[in-house]
Amino acid sequence: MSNVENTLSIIKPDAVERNLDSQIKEMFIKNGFDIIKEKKIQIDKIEAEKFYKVHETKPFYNDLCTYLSSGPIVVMVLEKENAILANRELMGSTNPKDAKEGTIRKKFGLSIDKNSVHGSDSLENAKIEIDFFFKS
Ligand code: IDP
Ligand code: MG
Repeated sequence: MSNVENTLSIIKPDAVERNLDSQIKEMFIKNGFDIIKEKKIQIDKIEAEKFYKVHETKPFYNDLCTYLSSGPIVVMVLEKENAILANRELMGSTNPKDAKEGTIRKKFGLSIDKNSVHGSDSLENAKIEIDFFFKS
């Protein structure tokens, strides 16, 4: 049975700043994802705090929100069979040092915080995150 899902992907400021967005989008397409929505925006710190609210108790929360709002990002809705897990696999581990060969974070990530991409981690969060950026 097919299980086509949508997931939210963000190309983070470190990657947009290095003009890596086309290369990263190419990796999604090569791996069978359809980019069904896409926009380049910059969010403010308040919006970043709202987006990353699940991490509000973490020691890195403030820096993370400052970082995500520090420059333009590309937000996309990706569609594919089992897209949520498939995107997590293509992104690789949170820390690029631990990411496997062939993953986006291995290829482009600079550090645990500047790790080039975000991807939803569950069906529930994918819906919330897609609404956050694309609800009309
Ligand atoms: P994920 O992006 O792989 O889902 P999360 O644990 O959800 O990882 O963390 C969200 C983001 O917070 C990470 O992508 C990374 O940018 C940042 N982050 C996570 N852990 C650390 C840390 O220990 N130090 C600094 N930043 C971190
Ligand atoms: Mg996460």
